[in-house]
Amino acid sequence: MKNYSHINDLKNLQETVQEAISLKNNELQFESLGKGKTICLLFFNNSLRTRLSTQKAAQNLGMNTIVMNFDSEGWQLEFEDGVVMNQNKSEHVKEAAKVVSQYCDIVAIRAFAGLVDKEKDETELVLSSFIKYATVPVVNLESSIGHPLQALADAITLEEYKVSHKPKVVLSWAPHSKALPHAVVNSFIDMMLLQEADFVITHPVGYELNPKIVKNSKVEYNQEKAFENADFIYVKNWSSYNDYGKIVSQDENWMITSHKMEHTNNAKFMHCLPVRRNVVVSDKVIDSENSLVIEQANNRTYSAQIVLKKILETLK
Ligand code: AN0
Ligand code: CP
Repeated sequence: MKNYSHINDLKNLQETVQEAISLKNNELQFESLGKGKTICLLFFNNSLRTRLSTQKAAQNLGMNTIVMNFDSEGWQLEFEDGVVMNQNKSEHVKEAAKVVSQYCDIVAIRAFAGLVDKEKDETELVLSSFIKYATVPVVNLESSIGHPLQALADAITLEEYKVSHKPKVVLSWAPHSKALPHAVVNSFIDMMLLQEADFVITHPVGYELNPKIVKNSKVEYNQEKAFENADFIYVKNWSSYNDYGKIVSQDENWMITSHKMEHTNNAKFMHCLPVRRNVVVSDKVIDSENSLVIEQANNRTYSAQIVLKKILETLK
């Protein structure tokens, strides 16, 4: 594998999930694979899980890691071609990406959606510029439209807690006080479309997602109805896609409560974290035995590790 920018960069999701679970059972089994190799992690946004789990994954493979908060510590980057750079941007991505590539063997980048200009966000400017100009493989740590390492970790978690029948998996919108990107849900949907499952998306009117990503997935506007017989409830807030980046309604009734979970088939609760308690989900649900959030975060290590392993194997 050259780059990991999308879940479809994996040749086979199910096989990759099994390989990740086997790594999890013996996380140091490839500890010399990355000896002498370095990964640079460039963050244009905050992170807890991605930042630490990707470093841990790299270390488990024997790699060195270099981390940089690019937005606060690097030069402001210009991404447009042919501009007269006489304003506030000091360096062009053409040089930056090539220079960073000289210091590492893999570069990984987090750059969220700005949520102002849909067309611009959809070009994934930061990630795609690094893919274009870097001379080493690039890993997506959440771009403006996808978070494929999270989706792979979620696929691992779904596999670990699988039920004996075809599972019903519900992706539910929940309220949030800040407008949030679509990346996590986009990649979750991409991943679910590769699974054998009864998959349902539920959200209030106005929160319809990109139809090119949703494809033929079932959308149910009645949350309680969607929850009936569900085995997994995957929760995430997102801002409006049509009224791009806006909070079009603050439907507090969409918060996940234990009353709502009672409509399910004793469903597991999932969220990628960070989560706002008692806004997105009640304390009772997130603290319940059915909550998988901590294990999802744990699986971020093994999703990153299997991806880095596949990239390292192509560098040999
Ligand atoms: C980010 C988002 O919704 O994309 C990161 C989630 C992994 N969440 C927040 O900004 C709260
Ligand atoms: N789930 C996730 O990506 O968390 P961080 O934003 O803390 O990295």
